[in-house]
Amino acid sequence: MKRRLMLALGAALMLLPRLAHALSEEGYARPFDASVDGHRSDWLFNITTVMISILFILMVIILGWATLLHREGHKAHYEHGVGPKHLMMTAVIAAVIFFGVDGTMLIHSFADLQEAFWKFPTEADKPIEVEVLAQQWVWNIRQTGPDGKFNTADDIVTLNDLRVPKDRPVMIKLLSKDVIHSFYLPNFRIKQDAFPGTTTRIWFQAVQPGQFEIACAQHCGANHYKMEASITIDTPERYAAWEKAQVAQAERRFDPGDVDAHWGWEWEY
Ligand SMILES: [Cu+2]
Repeated sequence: MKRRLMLALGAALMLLPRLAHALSEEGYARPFDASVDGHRSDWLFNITTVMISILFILMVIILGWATLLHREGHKAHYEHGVGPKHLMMTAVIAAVIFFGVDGTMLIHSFADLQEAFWKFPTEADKPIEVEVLAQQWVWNIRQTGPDGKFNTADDIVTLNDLRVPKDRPVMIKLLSKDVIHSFYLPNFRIKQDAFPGTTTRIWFQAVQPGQFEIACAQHCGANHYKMEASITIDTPERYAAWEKAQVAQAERRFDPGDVDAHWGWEWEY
């Protein structure tokens, strides 16, 4: 028994440096936040982690204390635990956890949704409008071009490549061709399912240029892992130049007879 325990301890000690290395390679922290509202999600994540850690440590201390107290030689004392003192203590602990931890999460989640994540830009905010058509296993991405309308000759259509400028709201509407996918932008702290037959929407605003990852967060079939795309945040000048070049190409390529290529749809806010 003792030998087995020593072996297990030795193995754990040998694995620890590996684990620490792997964790630091991955980064303990959440992905870099490049968005206006991402800090809200981070705050909630961090405060929840802190509160749960405190509860965990408290539980371990109580368990340890009880184990030591009831070691060999301790005289057992039996009771049902339904007296007013016990009921009161249970109610107080439950209330502290329920209102303290769950209550904080609930109130902040609703506030975050109302003040940020569900406060969608209106037409007056002049958002960059994007349509995303998900399919097994790519993201088809469509932007309006200068005319502000979808399904016209100046639409910019890309595969797995979204480009938007910083400091401007980006409004995305999602649709799926086949199964349920989930459009996930970890660096902007947003995620939304894409369904066949109905559109969903999501929005964010970037604060700095860079290239980030788009992932599918819903297991959508054998090649789900291939649904990795890229989002590039440009300065307004670079974005304007990119848009101009893309529109020129799109207009040259436009074929009114190619019905399949015109999968875009009209928008209402
Ligand atoms: Cu997918």
